Amino acid sequence: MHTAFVALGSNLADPESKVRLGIAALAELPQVQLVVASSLYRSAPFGHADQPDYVNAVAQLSTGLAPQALLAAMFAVERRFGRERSFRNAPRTLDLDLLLYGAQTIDLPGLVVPHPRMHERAFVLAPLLEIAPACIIPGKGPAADWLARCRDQTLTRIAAS
Ligand code: PH2
Ligand code: MG
Ligand code: MG
Repeated sequence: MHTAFVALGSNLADPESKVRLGIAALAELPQVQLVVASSLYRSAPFGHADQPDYVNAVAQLSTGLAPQALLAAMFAVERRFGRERSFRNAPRTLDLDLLLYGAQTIDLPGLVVPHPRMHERAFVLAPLLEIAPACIIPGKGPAADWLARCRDQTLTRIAAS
């Protein structure tokens, strides 16, 4: 079994319930156990600014799936939630990003792990550190050091998952 961390994000149509249902959908995947999910956080949109605030969380999974198979299962969940891919950083009903897969680094077309932008995003780092305070990002170092550099990004804990 491998430990994987998945980031969840939603900013359309009741995003809080989308993230909760997204966590439940991950827990239901074959060969996947939900270990723990972070609280839910509200954050200003990062990147494309003209869109609603996001609700974000991070889930820790234990899985027998290989990284590509896990990613395919995650995309299937996104599609079930009605995700449409219009433009980069567009508003989304549910976004699932594979952040970490054990201590592996993976560089395949469509699958880069650690997620290449996770270390500069408070909406990923804060929930990740809530459930994995000692987390090391392979090739980058302690996640906590990166969160300390994101203090300008506003993030509010809104609820337990
Ligand atoms: N996801 C993005 C782009 N910008 N901003 C916030 N606050 N939260 C997100 O999940 C997010 C974002 C692309 O996936
Ligand atoms: Mg994303
Ligand atoms: Mg994504």
